[in-house]
Amino acid sequence: MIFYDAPVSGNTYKVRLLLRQLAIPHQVVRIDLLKGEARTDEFRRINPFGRVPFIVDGDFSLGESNAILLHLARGSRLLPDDARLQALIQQWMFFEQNQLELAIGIPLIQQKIGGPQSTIDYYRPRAISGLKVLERHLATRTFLVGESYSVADISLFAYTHRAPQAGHSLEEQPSVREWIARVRGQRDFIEFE
Ligand SMILES: N[C@@H](CCC(=O)N[C@@H](CS)C(=O)NCC(=O)O)C(=O)O
Repeated sequence: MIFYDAPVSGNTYKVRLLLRQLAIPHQVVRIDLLKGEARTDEFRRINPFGRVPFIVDGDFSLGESNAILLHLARGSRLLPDDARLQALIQQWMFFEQNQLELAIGIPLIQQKIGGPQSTIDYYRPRAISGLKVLERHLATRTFLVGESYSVADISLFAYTHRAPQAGHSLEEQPSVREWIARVRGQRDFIEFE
């Protein structure tokens, strides 16, 4: 299996973490996003989305970080068989894409490259409301679903733990901070570079 990876991306970090924790053999192809390597005709012939992460396994290829996590985790300890637990895991992964990925990810990049404050301000209410939902949910739970670590935790961890660098201190989210520490304590955990 080939994994198209870019170290700067939180979405690719999700897949890097899962590949390590499930010890799935793979080959890495690094894409330099800052040089525009995801936008070349050559890359788009392999991956019509022109984005990473992306995997190619023989004649099967797949984009979207959360779809990749769900596919690769099938049958493993990170994705329970129970249909309702799976539905709840998917619920949180859809929430991540809708409420947190861009709302934290875009300001994160803007802070890094010194982008306009207006972009950061635009995403702020969405990020804050997403973090509040997460705090309320985690106040009475160890992990997002079923009291055990799953792909939902990997998915939401990637951008949530970078919230302070995107301008959200997490001071008002103690349960989120404790959950972040629990995710970091998982076997074969690796940091987002
Ligand atoms: N929703 C997608 C988003 C993928 C995405 O936007 N990837 C960014 C990096 S985080 C990318 O490849 N951008 C292409 C570019 O900047 O040229 C996912 O979860 O995988």
